[in-house]
Amino acid sequence: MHVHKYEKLWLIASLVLIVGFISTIVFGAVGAGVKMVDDSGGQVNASGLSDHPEFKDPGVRKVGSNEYEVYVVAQQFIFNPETIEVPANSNVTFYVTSRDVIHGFEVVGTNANTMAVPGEVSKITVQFDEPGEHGIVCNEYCGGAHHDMEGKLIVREPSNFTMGDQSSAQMTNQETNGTDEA
Ligand SMILES: [Cu+2]
Repeated sequence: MHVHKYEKLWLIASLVLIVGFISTIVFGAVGAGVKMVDDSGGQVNASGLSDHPEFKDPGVRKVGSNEYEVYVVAQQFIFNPETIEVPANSNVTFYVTSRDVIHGFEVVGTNANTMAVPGEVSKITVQFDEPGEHGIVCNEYCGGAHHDMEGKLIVREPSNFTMGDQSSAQMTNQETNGTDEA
């Protein structure tokens, strides 16, 4: 069978397009690091957060020389803590849950963007290389003042960073137990 030269070209072009479209979908699903909220962070009793060892006092914990954990409770219409400070060149794992309804937790300009679901703990790790400020927004409609629900994440120069009053009693214990200073 004879296939005309132009017909062949168009066949090839349409195949290339199809492969191209499929690759963008595969990249979006796998390559971009997008993950669904799952129960990898564990579960909690949403109405018993004040008895939870970590969520009763949300905030930043130092767990290694450049490793931090941040416990965040979302509730109508604030994030607790509202301002989070971490040093640059650190790996920060966020544990986010909600006290009441479904909220969102997005650290603008990073790949941290998750739902905060009552009873579930969303766990995301972000590497912060550069000092700077990121807004934190709730992007799940959660009620009348949803548009006011915001927080802030400040990434400080390591030399300017102190745990300050973000530290809980527990954190202080961990530090005196000999994790190295950043
Ligand atoms: Cu909201």
